[in-house]
Amino acid sequence: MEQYEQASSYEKFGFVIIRNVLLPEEIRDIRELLLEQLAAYPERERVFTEEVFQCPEIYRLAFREKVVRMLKEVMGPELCYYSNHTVQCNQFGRWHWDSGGDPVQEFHVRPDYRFANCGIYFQENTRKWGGGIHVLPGQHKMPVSTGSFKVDYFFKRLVSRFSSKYSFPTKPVMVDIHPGDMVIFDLRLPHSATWPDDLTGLTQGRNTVLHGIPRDMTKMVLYWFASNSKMVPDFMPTLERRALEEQPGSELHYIAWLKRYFPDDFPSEFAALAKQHSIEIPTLSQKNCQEYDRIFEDKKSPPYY
Ligand SMILES: O=C(O)CCC(=O)C(=O)O
Repeated sequence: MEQYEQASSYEKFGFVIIRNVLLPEEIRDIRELLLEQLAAYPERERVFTEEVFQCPEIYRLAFREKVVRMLKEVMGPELCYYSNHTVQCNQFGRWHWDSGGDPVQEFHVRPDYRFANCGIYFQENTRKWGGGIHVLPGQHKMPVSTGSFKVDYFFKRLVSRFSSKYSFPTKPVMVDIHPGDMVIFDLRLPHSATWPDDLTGLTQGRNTVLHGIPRDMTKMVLYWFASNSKMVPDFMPTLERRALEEQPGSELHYIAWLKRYFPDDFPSEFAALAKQHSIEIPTLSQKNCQEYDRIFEDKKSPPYY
């Protein structure tokens, strides 16, 4: 897996692994903290951003020197963090890529596209229980360059689907993740959860959650988005489109994200850490955030956790 541990592997394969962002004793403490939070809501499949922002032990991880250094190396010095820090718990999604649900635009195929999902894993990725991800190395790039980005993207969809199903032309790779490691992956990189080998005794709940995983094996990952600041003008409208599609009664994940105004709606320590590391936190104007706050209040209905 060493080939995936250098900054250059991000460009080449669409992802890079950073080893040992956390020490073993930190992993144990954070797992306990998260399990306690989750115990209050047995059906929950994630710890929401609002809750992560109340846990400095968790959001501080995004600002570890090792993390910021690698992210600046692969995204460029003009680093941005989006305010979607969440901890996913026992979520086991199928093959997709994180920008795959958005209508294709020219910026998705640009060679200087720099947008990533960042994950810190609190357990081993094993065949027995999963705990991490599988990826299709290199498939963040377009397989052809025809001069039409829509055609190029169409072929990307085709090749990715074929590879995830038939391991051809690209064989899926199970990412060798150990507790405390981080994976930074391009938003266009096809990936899937590593699924437990044997699903006996496990049942599927809402939002791709699997119930029945033993407590000790609970899969927990801190995820957030990062990009080069050049991507912000292209990405914010995408985010607004996703938000406006959210229906009353759903989690309102994107609306909750967009109503947050920087720095007022962030923990002061988070804002200070961003400043210290020269990381931009892009949010909408204060007026637009207030408008999303109003939309949130209109659309939310119990139970919103
Ligand atoms: O940890 C995982 O299973 C992958 C999560 C994922 O697919 C995502 O956040 O887009």
